[in-house]
Amino acid sequence: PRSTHSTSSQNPNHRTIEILDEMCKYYDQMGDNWRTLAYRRGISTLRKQTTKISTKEQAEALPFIGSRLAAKIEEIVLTDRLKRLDSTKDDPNDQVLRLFLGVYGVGVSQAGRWLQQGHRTLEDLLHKAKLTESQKVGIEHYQDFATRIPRSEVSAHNVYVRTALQKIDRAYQVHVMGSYRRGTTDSGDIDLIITKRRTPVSAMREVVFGKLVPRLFGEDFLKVSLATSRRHDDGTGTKWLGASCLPSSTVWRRLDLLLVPEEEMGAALIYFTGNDIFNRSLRLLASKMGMRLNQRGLYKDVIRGRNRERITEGTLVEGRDEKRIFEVLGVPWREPMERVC
Ligand code: DCP
Ligand code: MG
Ligand code: MN
Repeated sequence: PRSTHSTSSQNPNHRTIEILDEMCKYYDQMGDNWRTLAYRRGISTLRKQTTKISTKEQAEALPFIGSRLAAKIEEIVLTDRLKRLDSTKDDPNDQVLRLFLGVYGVGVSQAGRWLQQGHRTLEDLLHKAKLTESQKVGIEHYQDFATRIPRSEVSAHNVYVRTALQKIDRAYQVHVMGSYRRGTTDSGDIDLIITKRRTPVSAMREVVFGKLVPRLFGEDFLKVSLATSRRHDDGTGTKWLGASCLPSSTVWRRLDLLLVPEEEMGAALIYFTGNDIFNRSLRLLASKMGMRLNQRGLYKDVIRGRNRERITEGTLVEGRDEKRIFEVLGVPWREPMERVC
């Protein structure tokens, strides 16, 4: 299996990848999805090389590396740095923007507005800006949410939630998703899927949102619920987003709970295992086959118009079985650890 995240220093392109990774993170924070994707694909190509790529020509001959990225690779090899990256570190507005973008739930437009209004620090925001409750929490716990969560702690939050839930009803199951399921040594947040066999979401909602969540607030394990961010909102009331804290700790962690009915578990497992780029490539593949994949299922006979926009919803092919969805798509099974693009 391929490495899941940081490149080992034995990789001949280790230093190049390290700097490109930083550049990629910068574009990601700035909301430049197009460049972020281009960098991620290029980096992924470099990771697979067994020899050092030193020149523009060598780089450009590889898949997913265009002329501009190739020039940057050559620059890094020749100078051990990247001027474009250095310039982002010198620009004070850039730094403030990045600071604001680090607040949970804040996107490029909100961060830009604060900058425009003359705010420069988190203190400025707390005292002078008009904030939503979620933004206030995001600022007060800026450090907490910026700190990666060790694998063992993700697991402890899972056990805490599961134990409390199974005290209410032993038939409930809890799965840890996201980067944890892909085997990473730490995670940005804790993603949990909650499910119970032969049970509709409406019944799960009563138990989880009606009983479990209030109980966990009562125990001071849950600290706050946070407004649904666009990127997580599916508009169906199956999600709870907030923060939790272990009794043994003072650090608040971002926690996502998702209710999934049995019939949709396979598709949900795929979606919430990610990573996001892997998901995107599966969805694209489905769409090329005249099908559609989302977090509920794989659908066929989807009719699309000129610009690939959907005209019909299609009929469900598979939702419950993760392996079967891979089969129908003709994609060889990939362990969660291998689902990194
Ligand atoms: N996801 C996606 N597209 C998005 C957001 C999420 O496909 N725009 C899917 C894939 C992710 C999963 O949801 O793996 C969980 O989302 P997270 O944002 O929690 O991402 P990860 O768990 O992968 O990483 P992290 O450790 O940063 O939380
Ligand atoms: Mg996550
Ligand atoms: Mn998440």
